[in-house]
Amino acid sequence: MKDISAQRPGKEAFRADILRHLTYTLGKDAGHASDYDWRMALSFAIRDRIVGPWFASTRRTWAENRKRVYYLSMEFLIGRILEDAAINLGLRDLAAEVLADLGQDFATLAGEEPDAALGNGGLGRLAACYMESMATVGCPSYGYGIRYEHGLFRQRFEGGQQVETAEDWLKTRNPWEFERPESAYTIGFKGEVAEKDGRALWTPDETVIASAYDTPVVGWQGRWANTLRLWSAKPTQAFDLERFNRGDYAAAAEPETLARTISRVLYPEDTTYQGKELRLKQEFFLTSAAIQDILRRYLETHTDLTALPTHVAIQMNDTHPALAGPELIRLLTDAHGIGFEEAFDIAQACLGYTNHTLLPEALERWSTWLVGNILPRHMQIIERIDSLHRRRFPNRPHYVGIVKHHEVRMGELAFISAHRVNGVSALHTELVKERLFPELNKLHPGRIVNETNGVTPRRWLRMANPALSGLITETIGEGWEDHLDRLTGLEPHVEDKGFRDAFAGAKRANKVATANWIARTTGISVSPDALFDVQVKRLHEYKRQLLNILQTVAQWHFIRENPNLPHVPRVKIFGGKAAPGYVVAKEIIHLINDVAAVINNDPRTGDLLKVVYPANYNVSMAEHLIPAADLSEQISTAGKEASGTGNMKLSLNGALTIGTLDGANVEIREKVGAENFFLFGLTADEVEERRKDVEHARHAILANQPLQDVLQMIAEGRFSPGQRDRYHGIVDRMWHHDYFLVASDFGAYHAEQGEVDRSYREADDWTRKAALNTARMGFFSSDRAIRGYMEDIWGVDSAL
Ligand code: F58
Repeated sequence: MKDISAQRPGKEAFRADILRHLTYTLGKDAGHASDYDWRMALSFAIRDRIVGPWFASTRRTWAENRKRVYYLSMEFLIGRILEDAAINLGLRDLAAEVLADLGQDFATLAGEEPDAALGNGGLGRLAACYMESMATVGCPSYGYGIRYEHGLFRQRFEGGQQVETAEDWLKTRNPWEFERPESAYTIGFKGEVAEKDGRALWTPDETVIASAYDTPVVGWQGRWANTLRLWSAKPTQAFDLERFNRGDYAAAAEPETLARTISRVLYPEDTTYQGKELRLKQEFFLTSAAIQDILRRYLETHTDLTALPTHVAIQMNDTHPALAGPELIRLLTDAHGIGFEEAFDIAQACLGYTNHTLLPEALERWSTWLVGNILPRHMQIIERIDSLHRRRFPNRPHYVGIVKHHEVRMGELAFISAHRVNGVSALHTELVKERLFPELNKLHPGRIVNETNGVTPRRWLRMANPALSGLITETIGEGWEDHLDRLTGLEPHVEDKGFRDAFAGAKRANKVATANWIARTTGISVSPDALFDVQVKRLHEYKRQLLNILQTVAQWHFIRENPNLPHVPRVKIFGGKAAPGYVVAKEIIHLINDVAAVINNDPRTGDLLKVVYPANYNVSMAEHLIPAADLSEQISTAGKEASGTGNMKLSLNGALTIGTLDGANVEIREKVGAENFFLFGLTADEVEERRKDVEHARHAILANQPLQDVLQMIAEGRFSPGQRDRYHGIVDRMWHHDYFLVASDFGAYHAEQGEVDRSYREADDWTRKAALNTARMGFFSSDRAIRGYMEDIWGVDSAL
């Protein structure tokens, strides 16, 4: 291991770097520079320090002819880069010191950076954590994605309702990327397929250029750096000057507008799939650019394409880049003259597919008509893959296959094209085997493997929670950031009262900071002595924010009815966006805000209960809220949450979980100990069983008086005085539909929240449990997850 302190610049040198960038890159005099100018100068000075390790890593990979991993993802939910890069390079404190001398504040400048929000939620954030971990463990790799001009929309509340506005992260200069105009590929759509010299010849009739922008991703201590290559769409045709000169200005710009549309905006749907043409074009745009780039790089130093799998591993992050198989096969056959079956085998040996969902409405299916129209050659190849597979597995049941009922099923395509398919938690992987691909699993035993998700401890503990990080380093020494298992070294100290007090002190400091932040952003004042109860994630029925808010109302009612009991004060914190077209999720947001307005203004409950819902939850907000949480809400209907990763971040930061046996909750509970986890609710099998009772909702409601009272209050308009029937839809669905079993789990959840209160009263014992959560969460580092992929799927060795 190289010592990076040797490469770390001295104070004077770093100061000179910042001032040089301010002067020569920004063209600003220190006396007149704005926060923006200072942030840019600082970012460029830090970026300069990434370039060394980045070049060194790339040179090593070439020189040692190493196998590379290509991580294809439609989403990378990165957040801010400045502080994360500074911490990984060991420059955070030096930068703060130098800036202070220059009259600037590091945190203010870092906070000025817009989030790179090129993703919706868990799937996109996982890709970002994995990029950072691949750099940390020295896995030579490239991330491939789209450089969306507009990332995930901004959320505001108007009268408690979600309103979306466009996000604009590129309005100001992005100091982290390098434009690569020389790395550009033509991407075709539509057109005809003919035959020439025994090979298929596809002549697209629409083309755009995919042009690369590279962002270096530096790992812990700057030991290795990889590239995140994002593609931007540009027009193929030059600007039509003749039309412009004729005065036809709009028409002259039309091809440009059309081409750029492809990388204009991130689709904000998180769990529903819509068969939109533009989305298919985006998926092919990313995939084709990536595959062309991969082959171009390979052929720079190799000639034998049959050896491709020895040097190249391609991971498909869900089915969104599942055209990678057909596109690779197309280039191997049509451009390089390899036979179809051999091309298929090469592609399969390169490809891996990660599944992130079992929800039927989220599984991608494209109409064969649309695929045939947009990608005629790929449609032919997909059909050939399907018949090859049928031929090779003659006992394949007739209902199994890629093309069914005039639709291309992307899950089956990805499964059949890949040599490994993985789920993202132990439970999820079992359900992928049993419920999603039972027949394919029988035909290909051993192909489905589990890689439980992880999160990067650098961003989610070291950076987000300096108070706790400092205590950890004081207690077990340095080096836990890239050996997270070492957190078990905290366990013996948990029995020490001094350590527990320090642990509680760090939590308390984070809560004070968050209380101040809440007051500033929402105007609501909350007490840092209250229990901070946090549910932050995308809004979805299966995640059951509704269960949480209904129980909140029940608790409010209970406090009002029993004013003389000693209640534990709570702050209910919600955060999350709903897909713009997801009407039910938006109703739930409205309800939470309406309930908040009533509860927060009730003098009878006062500080005993508050509900806060800061708008526009994103990576940066997560970094504020997670370190301040006492309780982590992971309450999805069992069998629906593939893994969850917020659950890991919260527990790692010393929050106790109240949760169902779903996704990675199961493994978290095993690791932290059942006695340090608040479990409730039906299991995945019980959920299936329960649904057989068509009146499960009515029965559950009639058996639970508090829930009946809550539904009654909502139905009567207690929280929507101006419009009594506002929530009739919600109440009606609760009685008659309730697909996600809110009613059936309500009683157990309500009771378990009582247990939470009782535990929280035993403050020191609560701290012991919280500290044990932190101490035992080492397994959930994304470094461990990445090593699992390297070993089980990619067959790649660390270069470090
Ligand atoms: C999430 N999926 C899972 N999809 O819901 C979560 O349990 C898991 O922890 C996480 O992946 C990482 O494995 C998810 O975030 C999306 O956002 C897609 C966006 C594009 C359309 C389909 C859903």
